[in-house]
Amino acid sequence: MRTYRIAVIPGDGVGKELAPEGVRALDAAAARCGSFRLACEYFPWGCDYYVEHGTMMPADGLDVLKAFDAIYFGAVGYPALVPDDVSLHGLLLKIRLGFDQYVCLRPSSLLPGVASPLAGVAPGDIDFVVVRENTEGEYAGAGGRVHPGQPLELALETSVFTRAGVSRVIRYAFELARSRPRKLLASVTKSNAQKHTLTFWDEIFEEIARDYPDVKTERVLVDAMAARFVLRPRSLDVVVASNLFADILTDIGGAITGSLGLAASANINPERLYPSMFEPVHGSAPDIYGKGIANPIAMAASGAMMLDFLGEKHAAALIDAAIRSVTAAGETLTPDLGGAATTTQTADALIEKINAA
Ligand code: GGG
Repeated sequence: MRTYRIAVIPGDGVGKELAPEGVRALDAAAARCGSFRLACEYFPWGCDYYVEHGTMMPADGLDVLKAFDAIYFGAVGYPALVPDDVSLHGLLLKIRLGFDQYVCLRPSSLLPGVASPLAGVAPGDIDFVVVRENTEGEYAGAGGRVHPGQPLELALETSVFTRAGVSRVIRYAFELARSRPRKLLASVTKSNAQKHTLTFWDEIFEEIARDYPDVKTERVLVDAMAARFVLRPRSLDVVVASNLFADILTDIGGAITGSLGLAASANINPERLYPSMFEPVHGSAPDIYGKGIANPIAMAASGAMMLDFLGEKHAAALIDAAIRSVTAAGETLTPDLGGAATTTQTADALIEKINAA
């Protein structure tokens, strides 16, 4: 039987509650398929680890992770213990950049039984994927402070856009758009204002578009796209954007599809030179941590993306079908979806559906 080695990093806050529930759903799908198993190893890296060791993960953490087939990640950030920039750069971004996970896939689709806050929108009306550039742009970490503590103090944060980095993620987005029935691709920038980096992005987008005459393209400014996510989500199919813009837009994607607690993501190294990492879009939610009410669906859906990436399409489909079945039934939903179920009760409901499939 095929065994996949999975590094599980629950991280912080609700990530610690959700990761084990996600693993239960993954194990149920593997058992139902019967053709593979998951060997999950847990790593206690995150803000608690930082308090003990002064670092979010060990110095050889990437070497340790390299031996795994994939990484299943919960959430990062617990500002009461560690400043958010230290935790994000010290763990999540270290893995994304260190393993060249340059594509972040963030699908948004409205599930059956889930009410969108938008009027007149039904399941099927929202079904798009955001392709986020995941290793450079506004998150490159290039910059610094000058004259610290002086009246002259200055802070610089430099966006980094390389031809290779922009080309590869745009090409990935074109391939994805080509594989979908509607073949639409929108590129999002703010190139009227950011006249060096994002005009560069636009030029590369137009160059690559010539190789994909079958894909219908458009260029949209990020402010207009934010409004369009709310006003005309049906018009979207594949959206490609830089690191920061795509992060912001996908929170809107979560909101219009009913809850950020449903939104999954995959940080991918398409060449498979390194393990890819799968995590919910939401963060550590310190406000609800410890209450046992965080929604496990985004974690489970991220696990389905992981199984799909590993080639276990049937197991991935089992989890996705179980999610749709649980939301459609509407009986076991966490408070973010208007229900009163706990994290564990919702995960149990998913597993029941997987076992019964
Ligand atoms: N599971 C996702 C997570 O922990 N997110 C925290 C966060 O702020 N991430 C920023 C990002 O994805 O760029």
